[in-house]
Amino acid sequence: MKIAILGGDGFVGWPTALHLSDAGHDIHILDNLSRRWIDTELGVQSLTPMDSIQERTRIWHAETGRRIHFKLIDLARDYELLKNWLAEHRPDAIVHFAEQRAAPYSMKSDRHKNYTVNNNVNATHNLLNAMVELDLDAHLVHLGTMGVYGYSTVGAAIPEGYLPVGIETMDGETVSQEILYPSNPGSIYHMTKCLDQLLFQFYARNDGLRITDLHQGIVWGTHTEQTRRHPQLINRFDYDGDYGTVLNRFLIQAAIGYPLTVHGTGGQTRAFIHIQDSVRCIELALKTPPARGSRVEIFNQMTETHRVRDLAEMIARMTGSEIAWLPNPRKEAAENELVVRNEKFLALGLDPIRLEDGLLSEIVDVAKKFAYRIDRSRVPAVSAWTKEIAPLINHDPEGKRLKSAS
Ligand code: USQ
Repeated sequence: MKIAILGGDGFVGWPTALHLSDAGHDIHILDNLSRRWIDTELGVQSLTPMDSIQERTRIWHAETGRRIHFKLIDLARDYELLKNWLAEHRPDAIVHFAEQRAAPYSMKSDRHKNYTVNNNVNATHNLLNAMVELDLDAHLVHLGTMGVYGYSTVGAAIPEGYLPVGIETMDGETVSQEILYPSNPGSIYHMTKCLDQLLFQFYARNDGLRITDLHQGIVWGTHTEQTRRHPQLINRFDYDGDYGTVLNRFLIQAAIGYPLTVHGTGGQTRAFIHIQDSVRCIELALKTPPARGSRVEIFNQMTETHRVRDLAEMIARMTGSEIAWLPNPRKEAAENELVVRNEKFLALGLDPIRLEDGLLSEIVDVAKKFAYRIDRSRVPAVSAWTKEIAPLINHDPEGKRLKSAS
């Protein structure tokens, strides 16, 4: 298949491009390289040293003989460029990662909120609009998030996208319907993925676009089979307070002797998936497109759930790290239960990689190898969800630890 990977230079986009190229597909990355610009804005860098996208694709060609093409396009702003590219190439499938994906970054300031909404919603809408205009019947696979469901404890498992409901009619009878699970976003970033869902619902119904939305959990790990093949194919790895995600942050903190930064009681339960499984799921989704005219296909792309404090305690036991119990910069439930249905990927043959000590220590080793690249001052998470929370944030978890120890 000819596959366009929008956002193919990012944390999940890059290993997906390699995985699908390795499987024999003709891969075209479209990206505006915004993640690299945001690193510059924030004054941080990936833990792992990353080459330019052109250099990465050159190494992939040298290693495998396979070409991955790259085109610099800003989907949210360059509508005509995007449309022209799609008209010329007419891909069989499109994988859409091209969105600003960090919740803390989206909550940093009014400017960051505007940027995240404008970028994410326009990118998705420009793409759908162009597909209809060009009569392009490509299968669109979008990277959504588990966060669209929210984290309130309801005592029921979260279904894969749709909730059966009974509605009482005016005659007193009950009719049943399946509706999109009620959106309950916890950040501006998560809200944009909820808005995406409505755009998909409309375009699938109105124009018959074939769309799969993957509600992914928190990704952990860094390597996939293909990124291991050459040091310059390495994936990015974020550790900073805005882009680093919880489990990868704890592993890096353990590697550099930084106290593990648990927000609040650590009672937040979240869904997780290893990066290798993430790219496998995308391949599985591409193999099973919905029929034209059917509703949006939704998968929960996660393999296990964990409570944040359990993860911190497990890594502390494994590595001897201390835990810093910090005021939570986010407005979120202090404790929640989470049971998620994920039978659809399991039925398609996904054999999940489990969170085990072996794999976790492998990542601690990667972190130790590149520890010299870490700026400790960028580890604390300091983006506050509200003006009331801002003054409560601890900007120096290490200082606090030293004070309480003396
Ligand atoms: N947390 C800590 N300590 C930290 C960092 C985070 O306790 O040092 C807590 C947060 O308060 C939160 C939980 O860990 O309760 C998860 O935070 P996260 O930064 O790992 O994940 P999140 O902001 O939800 O976003 C990440 C990705 C996003 C993806 C989402 C999947 O950045 O792109 O959509 O995971 S999910 O969380 O399932 O919605």
